[in-house]
Amino acid sequence: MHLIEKLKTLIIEGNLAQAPRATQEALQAGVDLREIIDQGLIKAMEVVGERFSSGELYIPEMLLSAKTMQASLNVLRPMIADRGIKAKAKVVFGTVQGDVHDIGKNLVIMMMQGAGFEVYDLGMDVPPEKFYQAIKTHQPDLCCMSALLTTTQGAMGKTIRFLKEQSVRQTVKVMVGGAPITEEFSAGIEADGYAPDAGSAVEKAKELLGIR
Ligand code: B12
Repeated sequence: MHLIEKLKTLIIEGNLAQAPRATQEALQAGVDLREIIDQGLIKAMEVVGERFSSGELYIPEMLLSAKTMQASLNVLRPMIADRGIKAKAKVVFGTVQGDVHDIGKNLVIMMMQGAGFEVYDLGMDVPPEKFYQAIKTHQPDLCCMSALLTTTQGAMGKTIRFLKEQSVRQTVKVMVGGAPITEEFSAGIEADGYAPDAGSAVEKAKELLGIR
């Protein structure tokens, strides 16, 4: 337990130099892989998400914690593949058509990965057809869209309409976000949910998918 606490603290602090080694130590000490992931990595990113949402942490610190978490996850990756540990949920994520802002999207993705989600990043300037193709291919639980421009937020509604036309809308939950997006806008385009930042995005996703 002590080793897990140490790892968790290193990730919260964004200690990129030491966290991978601490992950290795925990493994060598025989700590269960699932426990390292759930109680170390994921718990740490939960704390980081809460602190970011409450304004206690800023973007650079959050990015560093996310990077640190990913470095630790990389140490575990071969074992995860061996053990066939299943992701908590599958997500496809893109910045909508006409929009190339992807910093916020990438942050949300890192937090989702920290929470144990498997995320397919479609990149930016993603047309409705590409969201549709990704849903067909990956059969995700959740489809996430990001938009940073008032001129591109309309593309979210357009994408949802396209998913309806192609009869896949009912197969996924849709979550939207980005600076100009509001709860009202989200409801207006019939998305399932909205979150204002990367910390609360994970909480909202879990709520939508019924994950605890
Ligand atoms: C960086 C930036 C750029 C970079 C983008 C680089 C990149 N790789 O992303 C570049 C230089 C390319 C750029 C270009 C443009 N930009 Co710009 N840009 C910004 C800037 C400064 C920061 C955006 C950012 O990254 N914020 C930090 C991230 C972390 O925050 P975020 O994106 O909001 O994400 C958070 C939440 O919104 C949420 N979230 C985001 N996505 C999602 C998705 C889901 C599902 C959920 C749940 C949550 C969620 O979680 C994130 C983390 O907490 C903003 C101004 C600002 N200060 O916000 C302008 C801004 C967004 N840009 C603006 C404009 C106008 C443009 C241009 C049109 C400029 C021009 N005339 O060429 C072009 C458009 C290019 C295009 N077609 O997209 C305007 C938009 C105005 C508007 N309301 O429409 C802004 C607001 C600047 C301004 N004040 O005028 N831009």
